[in-house]
Amino acid sequence: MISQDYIQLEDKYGAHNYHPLPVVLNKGEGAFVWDVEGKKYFDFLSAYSAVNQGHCHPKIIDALVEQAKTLTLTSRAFYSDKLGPYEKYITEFFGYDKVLPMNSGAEADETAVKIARRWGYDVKGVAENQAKIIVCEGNFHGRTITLVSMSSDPDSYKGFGPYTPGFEVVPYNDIPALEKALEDENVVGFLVEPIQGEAGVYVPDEGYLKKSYDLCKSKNVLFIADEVQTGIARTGKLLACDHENVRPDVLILGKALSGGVIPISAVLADDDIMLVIKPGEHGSTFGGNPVAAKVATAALEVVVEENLAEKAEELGKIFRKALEDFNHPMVEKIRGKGLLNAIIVKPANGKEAWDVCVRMAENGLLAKPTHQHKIRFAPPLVITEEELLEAIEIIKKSIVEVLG
Ligand code: IF1
Repeated sequence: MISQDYIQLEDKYGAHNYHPLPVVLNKGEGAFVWDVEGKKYFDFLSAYSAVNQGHCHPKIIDALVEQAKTLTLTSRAFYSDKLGPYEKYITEFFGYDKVLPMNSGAEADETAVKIARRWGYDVKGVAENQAKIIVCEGNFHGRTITLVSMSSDPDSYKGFGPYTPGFEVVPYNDIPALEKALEDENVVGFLVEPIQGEAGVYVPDEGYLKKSYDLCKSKNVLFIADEVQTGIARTGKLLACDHENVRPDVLILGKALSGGVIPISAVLADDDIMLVIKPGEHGSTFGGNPVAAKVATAALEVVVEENLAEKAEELGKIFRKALEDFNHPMVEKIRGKGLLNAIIVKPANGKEAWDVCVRMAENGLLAKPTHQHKIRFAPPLVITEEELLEAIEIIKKSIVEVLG
C-alpha cells in the first residue's frame, strides 16, 4: 500500500474530525519521522508538544517495554509497587504535596475544575452550586462538554450545547478585566494557559502571570495553570510559569509527561487543596497505572539528563533570530518562547499558511497551520543546533517558493 491507500482508509472508516496534511507516517526517531514511502521529515509539530523528548526515546521505550512485560494495570482498587514511587518522584520534581494521576490533558483539566469547585465549597465557603471559574478568551483546554463550554471558539463549542454553566470568559492578557471578574465572591479559580497554544502561540505581556497570580491570592482564588502544552521544558523552563516565578496553586500537566508514548496526565496541588477530594469522588481506570508510572518517571528523567529546558531556551533564540533576520515581507510576525513558536503569514499569490505547510512537507519538514494564517513550529527538544539550522533553511525556502 502507498500513502494514498492509507489516506483513503482513514477517510472511509474514520470519523472526519481531522483534516491532516497528506503525509502517512510509520516511523519516528528523535526529531525525525518517516513516511511509508521512506521519505524523512523534520517533525516541527511534535504531536502538539507531546514528543518533547524526541520520538521513541530509548530510555522511555525501555521503561515502557520492561513494565509492560511485568504488570500493566491494577486499577486503583489495589495498590501497586510502581504508583507510590512515581508519586513521590513527580511531587518532589515539581514541588507539590500531592499528585492526582489521569490520562488525557482534558481529563486533567476536568479534574482541576472539580478540585477547584470542591475547594470553593469546602474551604472558601461558597454556597452550593454557585462556584465560578474564570477562563480566558481564546483558551484551549480540551474537547469534553465542560471544557468546550468554556471555549470562545465556535469550532470547539458550536452545536454541542447545552453547555456546562459556571464559567466566565475574560480577555487574555488583560489584567483590568481579570480584576473586575474577580470581584464576584463566588469565584473559586482562574484557569489559564501561560502561553495560548491553539490561539497561535499567543505569549502574554511579561508580568501578566505574576499579576494574575497576585490578584487571585488577594481574592482567595485558586490560580490554575494549564501547562499541558507549555510544560515539561517546551518554553525554555521546566514550566512556562517559571519564567515569572509563579507557582500555580493547581498545576495541570499532560502530553510530554509521557514523552508522547502513552496518554499520561496529572494534576498537582498541596494538601490543603488536593485533600478536598475524598475516596470514591474522582478517578479513572487507567490513571496512575504501573506502565504510566514508569514511563512518566523516565520521561521526566530525560528532561533533566538531557538539559531539555536549557536547550529549548537556547535553540528558541536561534530560531526566532533566524526568522527575524530573514525579514520576509509575507512573514508578519514571529512569536514564541523556547521552542514553542509561531509565525503569522500574509496570504500572497492566492496562497496561505496551509500551502506553505504543504510545501514544507514536500521539502522535508512537517508543521501545521492554526487559525488560517499562523504556523506553529515546535520541534522535539532533542533536536541539535545543526539540525535546527538545516530546518530553518527548509522553512525559509518553502516560504519563498510559495509566497514569493
Ligand atoms: C487535538 C490545539 C494544541 C492543550 C491544552 C489541554 C489539552 C490541550 C493547553 C487537552 C490539547 C491539543 C489537542 C489536539 C490539538 C491540540 C492543540 F491546537 F487544539 F490547541 F496542542 F495546540 N490543554 N491540545 O493544548 O489535551 O485531552 O488532547 O490530551 O487534536 O485536539 P488532550
